[in-house]
Amino acid sequence: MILKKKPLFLFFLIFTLFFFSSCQKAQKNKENYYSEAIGKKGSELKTALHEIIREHQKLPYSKIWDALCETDADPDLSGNVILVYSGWSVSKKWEARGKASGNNSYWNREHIWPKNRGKFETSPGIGTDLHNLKPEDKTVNAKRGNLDFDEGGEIYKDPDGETENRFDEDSWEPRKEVRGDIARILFYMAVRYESEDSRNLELTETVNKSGGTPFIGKLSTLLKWHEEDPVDGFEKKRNEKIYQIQGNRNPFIDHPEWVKEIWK
Ligand SMILES: [Ca+2]
Ligand SMILES: [Ca+2]
Ligand SMILES: [Ca+2]
Repeated sequence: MILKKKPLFLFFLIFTLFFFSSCQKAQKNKENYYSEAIGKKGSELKTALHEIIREHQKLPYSKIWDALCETDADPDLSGNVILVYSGWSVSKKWEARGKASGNNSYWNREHIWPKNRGKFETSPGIGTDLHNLKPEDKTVNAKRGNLDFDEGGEIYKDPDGETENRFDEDSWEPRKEVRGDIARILFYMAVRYESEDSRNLELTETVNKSGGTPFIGKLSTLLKWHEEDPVDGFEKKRNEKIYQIQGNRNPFIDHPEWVKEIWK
């Protein structure tokens, strides 16, 4: 009897060890998360960061609603989320979200790197990457559409109130408080999605690219916004939450100095 039990015990021991080691692999340890990138520059740094951040949990699009309620929660009002462009604090409740389809005051899921600027949809993966998703008022979101990011144009006035965003025929200028946040999201996307992925997203100096091209501008403006609006507490908290939910981090929130090592 004892002889029969031993292999079973060994099997469970090996299984348990294997299970815990694979769990650790799924989420890289925060302490040495960037060890392979330290000391690197330019394209070597970009490649190293890509390897570090590419493994993550691919969420279904339906899970994004609840995830955004955690990542973009209003620090002063726990029942609310902060909308990225308008800055409005609105209820997390389902009635305030996309369910009320005829209501232009509800919030929905904005892709900062638009779906059509890379031809991706909302199936798990690139289209549901939580780093790239933010809550926004339906009609503010629609006005931003697929525009590139740059400065200039007139203030966008939504039926729900004036915003501090500007737009013209080819670009969108977000309010000052989130310009750097948006730049760092786009830096993340350009590094996370490379040639081995379904889309290789890259930043460009040109605006008004036609739909379907995997480029977003304007790089020099994004670099300026990164300097003018440095990493803040809201972004840091959001990065931690996404790390918990999705298992990867935005390197440009953790190491803002790496932006100029990659894009000059
Ligand atoms: Ca609205
Ligand atoms: Ca900011
Ligand atoms: Ca890329």
